[in-house]
Amino acid sequence: MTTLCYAKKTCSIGIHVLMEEIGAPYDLKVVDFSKGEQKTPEYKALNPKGKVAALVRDDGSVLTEYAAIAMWLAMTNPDKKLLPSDPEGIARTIEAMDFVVGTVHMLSWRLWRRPDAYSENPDEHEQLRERGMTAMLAALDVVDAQLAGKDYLMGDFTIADTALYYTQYWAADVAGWTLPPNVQAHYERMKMRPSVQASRKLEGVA
Ligand SMILES: N[C@@H](CCC(=O)N[C@@H](CS)C(=O)NCC(=O)O)C(=O)O
Repeated sequence: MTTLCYAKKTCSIGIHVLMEEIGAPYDLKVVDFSKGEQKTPEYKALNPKGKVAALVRDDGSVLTEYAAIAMWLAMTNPDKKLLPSDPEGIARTIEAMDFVVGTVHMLSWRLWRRPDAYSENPDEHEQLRERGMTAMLAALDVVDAQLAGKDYLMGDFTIADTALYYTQYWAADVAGWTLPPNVQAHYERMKMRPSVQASRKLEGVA
């Protein structure tokens, strides 16, 4: 059975939502960051990057990276319509998802959340966090414009929305920032989805 290796309250919650959207049976393997389990030899044998999410598929092979996992899940479950089928729609979905994963998460949130990864000097951490917050809110403004007049990033729900969801959770519920209006409305819409409610319950997200 497919196993999702995840850590609570991390970007893997977006993949968790996708597993729930698909609705097929799957196993969950929690990677406890508080115990440093992502860096243990056992976990690194599975994912040498020492990160979540990682998806162990039926044949035992492991897939990593948010966009790759999301694309694979969407393409192997076409009846769930998690990805448009036309080239323009596919490209636009990847464009939106990559902006969230690459810019909102990796370039912005990480700076706010892990300034120690960028400077060993604690005196610089507050400035780095400030930069991360400014960059993340600016990136979410771009997303806000993309969402104008739409319920979801592509109009209909796609894998890109699950990526946006995990960053919304971080910005609103972990950092306590005010989201731009269309991003906030999208977040509320996401929280109404049974898949999101199920993943929040399983992960103990408030
Ligand atoms: N580019 C990766 C990023 C994965 C990532 O950074 N995951 C974080 C959680 S949000 C992680 O596992 N961090 C563990 C660590 O840095 O020790 C992806 O798209 O999946």
